[in-house]
Amino acid sequence: MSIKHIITDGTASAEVYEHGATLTSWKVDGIEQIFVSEKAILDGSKAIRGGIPLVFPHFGKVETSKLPQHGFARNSKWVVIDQSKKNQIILQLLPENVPEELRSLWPNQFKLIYTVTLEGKALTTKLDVLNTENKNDGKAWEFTVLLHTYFKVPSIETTYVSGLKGLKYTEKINNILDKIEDNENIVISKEVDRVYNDIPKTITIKKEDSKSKIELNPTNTFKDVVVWNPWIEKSKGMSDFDDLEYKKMICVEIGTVSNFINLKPGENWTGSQTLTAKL
Ligand code: TA6
Repeated sequence: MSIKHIITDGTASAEVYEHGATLTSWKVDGIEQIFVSEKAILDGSKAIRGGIPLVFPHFGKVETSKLPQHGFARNSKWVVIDQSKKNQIILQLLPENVPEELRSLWPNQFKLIYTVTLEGKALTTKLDVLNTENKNDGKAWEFTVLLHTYFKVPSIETTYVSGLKGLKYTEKINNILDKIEDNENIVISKEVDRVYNDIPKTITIKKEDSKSKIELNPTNTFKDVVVWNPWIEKSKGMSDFDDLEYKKMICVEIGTVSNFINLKPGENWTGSQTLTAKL
C-alpha cells in the first residue's frame, strides 16, 4: 500500500499519496469534493483512478515517444520534502524516483516540486518544473503538463461547467477541431473529451442538486482545460472504474497541453490552480 499523508486547516482536510503525489481527498466542512473510484488501485502498482493525478512530461500519447499515456509522474513514488506546516505538504520527484523502464523513455534531467496547501475553503496545488541539465553542455527539453482533477458530483445530469463560453475547443472523440463553445452552462449528457484553449481566470463547476459550486482559478501559465466524462461505454472499459461511476464525477483538468513548453538548462516553469468550495 502506498503511504498517505493528511493535511488540515480548520474544518478542511486533504489526503495525498506518495504514489504519484496523488491527492485523493479534499473535504470542506466534512463534505468530500474529490472523486476516487471505488475500484481505484492504491498499492502503487498503477496510477490512482481519481483524485488529482499529475500528468507530466506528456499529456496523452506522443507519437515520437514510447512513454505511456500521460507520462510517468502519476506512476512514480514521490518524496515528501516538507510537512512542517499542518495545512501544507511539499513533495519532490527526481529522475531516480521514476521506475527505470519509464525513466529510460524520457532520459532528461529534471526536478518536480509539488506543493499542496489548504486555506479555509480553498485548496491550492502548485507544480514547479525545473530543467536541471548541466548549464554548459546540457540540453533543453519540452513537456506538456496537466492537473487531472476528478471532481465528485451528486449527479452528472445536474452538474454544469461555466466560464468557457466563446472558447475554441477540440472534441477528441472523432477529433473534431476548432469548435466554439456556445453554452454558458455546459451540461454533460454523453461522453465528452474536450480540450479548451486560452482559458479564463475563473471556471466554475455548479452542482445543482447540492446548490454548491467549485471555483477553479488557474495561473496564466496554464493555457488549457480538459473536460472529460467517460459516460457509459468508456466506463465499462476501465477495470478500475465502476460502470455507473460516470454519474458521480466530472474531470475538469487545468493544464498546458496544446503546445509544448520548452525549458533550457537552469530554467523553470510554475503553474498552480486554486479550488474554492462555495457550499
Ligand atoms: O484527460 C482526459 C483523458 O485524456 C481521456 O482521454 C481519458 O483517456 C482520461 O484522460 C483517462 O486517461 P487514463 O490514462 O487515466 O485512463
